[in-house]
Amino acid sequence: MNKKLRSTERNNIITTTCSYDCGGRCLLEVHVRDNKVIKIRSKNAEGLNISACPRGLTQKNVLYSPDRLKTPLKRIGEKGSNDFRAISWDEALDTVADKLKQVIKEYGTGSIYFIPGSGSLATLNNLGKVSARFFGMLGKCTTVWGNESFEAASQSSLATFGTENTGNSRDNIMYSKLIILWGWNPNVSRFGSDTAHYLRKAKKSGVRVLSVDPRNSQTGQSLADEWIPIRPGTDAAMLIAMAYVMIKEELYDKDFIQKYTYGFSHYHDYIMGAVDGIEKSPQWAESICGVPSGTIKNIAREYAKHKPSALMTGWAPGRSAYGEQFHRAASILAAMTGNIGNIGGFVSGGTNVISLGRLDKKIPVPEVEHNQIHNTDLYESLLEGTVKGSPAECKLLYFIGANFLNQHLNLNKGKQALTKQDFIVVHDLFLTPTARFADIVLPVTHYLEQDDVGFPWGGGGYGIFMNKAVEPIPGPKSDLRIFTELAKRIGTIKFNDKTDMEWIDTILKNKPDFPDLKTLKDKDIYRFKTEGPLVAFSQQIKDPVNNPFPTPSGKIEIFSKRFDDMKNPLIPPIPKYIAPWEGPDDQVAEDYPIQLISPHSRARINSQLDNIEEVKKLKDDDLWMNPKDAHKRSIKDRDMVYVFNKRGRIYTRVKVTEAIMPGVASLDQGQWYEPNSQGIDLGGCVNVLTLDKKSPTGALSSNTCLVQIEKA
Ligand SMILES: Nc1nc2c(c(=O)[nH]1)N[C@H]1C(S)=C(S)[C@@H](COP(=O)(O)OP(=O)(O)OC[C@H]3O[C@@H](n4cnc5c(=O)[nH]c(N)nc54)[C@H](O)[C@@H]3O)O[C@H]1N2
Ligand SMILES: Nc1nc2c(c(=O)[nH]1)N[C@H]1C(S)=C(S)[C@@H](COP(=O)(O)OP(=O)(O)OC[C@H]3O[C@@H](n4cnc5c(=O)[nH]c(N)nc54)[C@H](O)[C@@H]3O)O[C@H]1N2
Ligand SMILES: [Mo]
Repeated sequence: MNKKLRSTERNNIITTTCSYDCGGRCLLEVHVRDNKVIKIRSKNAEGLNISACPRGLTQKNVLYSPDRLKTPLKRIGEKGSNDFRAISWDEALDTVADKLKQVIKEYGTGSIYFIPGSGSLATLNNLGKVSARFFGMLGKCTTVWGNESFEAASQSSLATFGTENTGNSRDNIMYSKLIILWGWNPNVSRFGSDTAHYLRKAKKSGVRVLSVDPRNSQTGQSLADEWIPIRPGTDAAMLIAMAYVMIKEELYDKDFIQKYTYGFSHYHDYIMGAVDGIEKSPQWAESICGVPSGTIKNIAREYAKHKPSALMTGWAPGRSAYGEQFHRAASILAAMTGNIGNIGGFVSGGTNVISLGRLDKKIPVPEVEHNQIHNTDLYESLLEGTVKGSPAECKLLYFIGANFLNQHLNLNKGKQALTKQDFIVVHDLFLTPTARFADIVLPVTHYLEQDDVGFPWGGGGYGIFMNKAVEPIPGPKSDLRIFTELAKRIGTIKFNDKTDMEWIDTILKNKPDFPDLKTLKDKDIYRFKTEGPLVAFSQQIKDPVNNPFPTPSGKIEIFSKRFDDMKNPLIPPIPKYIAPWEGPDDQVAEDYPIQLISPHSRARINSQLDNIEEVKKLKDDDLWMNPKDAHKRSIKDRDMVYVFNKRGRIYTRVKVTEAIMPGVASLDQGQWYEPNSQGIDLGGCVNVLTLDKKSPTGALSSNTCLVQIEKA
């Protein structure tokens, strides 16, 4: 018997971790009796400061939710209606396999579009990898690119450092003298299960913490000494002005710049106005971002003078128009203050978490390139059969653990696009707003019903064997099993000849630094051997001659050769402030003057758990509005309002609060889309309002959105 499978008097106890896309991996202790999960507790992991969050602890309610799909469904009503008929697995799989074969024969594999979501990021049951394997074996299918989370951070890190792996382990926080949380709310969004612990500890020991955010976030309220409200999408201006102060006052680390970076003079010239005659001074920035110039000066001085310091950015400011400029400007400030490669410093970026480069060890994917279209070109393809005017028609649309018609942008357009499709397949646990548009819905198992392995984002220094807690409820199958059975019906591909355990064993053996299956399974938690805090780029800084940065110049590229080669003025080689569309200065603001942001919710993982009663008490799904903006519109706290723009209208409740700056409103993303017959969304789904436009290097711009608000 597995060492962990101890029995108490009546319960078996196993350990596991969630497979959600939240960045943490906590140790869950699951109590099981007669193949039923009785309760879930957070379990201490020796030597690690992690504890489970309320979302992980309510998984019993997901597993046994009355809404869980138990049988395959075939749509019999209108698309988007709830009119489905239960069908057998045989009928469902035959229908999907026949359709796949027919589309391949008549139109070719390029007409099959598959979109994996972030429903499961476990190692074996990883939706991206499992689906890439299946559709890759069929041939060259079509999928989307443009990471919804951190494309801007990723592109910025690749341009600046040549890698996405830029983060330090969280214990570094203990050595920082100043911590700047920039658009980052880790008490809610996690970014590693131990982040909140170290931030709290640093705070207790007297470290100064600042929060730069349009909202006084939960983390800001509990940890920050100072909240610096900033207009969404204008962060690059403030960061550039901080560089100006460091240059003017000779506060930056000249040796570091000279030794490790490339192209500073170009940035210097831009900042000093050598090219456009505009000095990027704090006064200049104040008029753009709304932060007083004195505050900008003070923060620049503090950051430059207190070494080591950690400027830690979230991904939300990058999820906006020209979001890559924000991440580039932040990375370069870390270079100007010499906070790269040192304990207690920090470089935010692609991963923003500890980076051990262990990201790729998922189910081995055959080397097939798919056609890739950008996420924001999908609607054109679905509606017009073209992408940027060239033919690109979808004949079979396949969603695997993606609540696309909720989490993607501009949903009323998305609804039209899905309505127009011939044939949609969805794998999910629930009948989500997206699944309601499917022709066939295939119910999947929950992670407590399968064996797997969990690693936190970026590797995280440990792994957890996910022991199957219970046999699946009757009905659902895992995604891997569904694809296996489809492959058998298609007949031409050898998709899967292994059991799950054999797969896990193979995957773990794949890389020498991984523990083997037995070692991993025997421990609650497996820690990779590390000495002291892990610091990204420490080798490059200690011995730059033998350890160049993987960039074209071998240095930190303040002037990016890769971006320069693109010859696109909207992707400049040095970071610049580019005024966003739908920013405060856009003409659109005359009709829609409020900037709307959509943070991630404490009560959900993206749209997941929105349908689970038991987590409702954690929710804060009111629209945050500043008293000034509310007063102007005769809106009072807890009034019902319409939030609208050209793209749509939602009905929701208001929270009038000083915790958001004037001119900005905030509504947590992830509430389920529920359009009524007049097209008004009663669900409060923020993506009814967002624009489906990408930032030049590919980020989704969900935080760039102008709206008007009126009392309902
Ligand atoms: N509880 C929970 N945790 C999660 C998730 C979840 O849904 N729920 N989702 C996970 C996923 S998939 C991801 S990608 C990450 C997301 O992680 P992030 O992108 O970092 O999280 P957000 O909550 O969107 O935003 C963080 C903060 O940025 C602020 N902000 C928004 N726009 C701007 C801006 O323009 N400038 C500045 N300075 N601040 C801004 C918001 O007010 C918020 O307080 O979180 C992960 N963790
Ligand atoms: N306005 C706005 N929109 C945003 C964001 C924002 O900040 N603002 N954030 C964006 C970000 S960062 C992200 S990552 C995306 C997330 O968007 P999605 O990837 O669509 O994530 P979820 O909403 O969590 O939907 C995942 C679905 O997978 C299902 N699921 C769970 N486990 C499994 C499984 O094992 N197999 C299968 N087949 N299904 C499973 C769940 O029930 C759920 O319906 O949203 C993006 N959308
Ligand atoms: Mo994300």
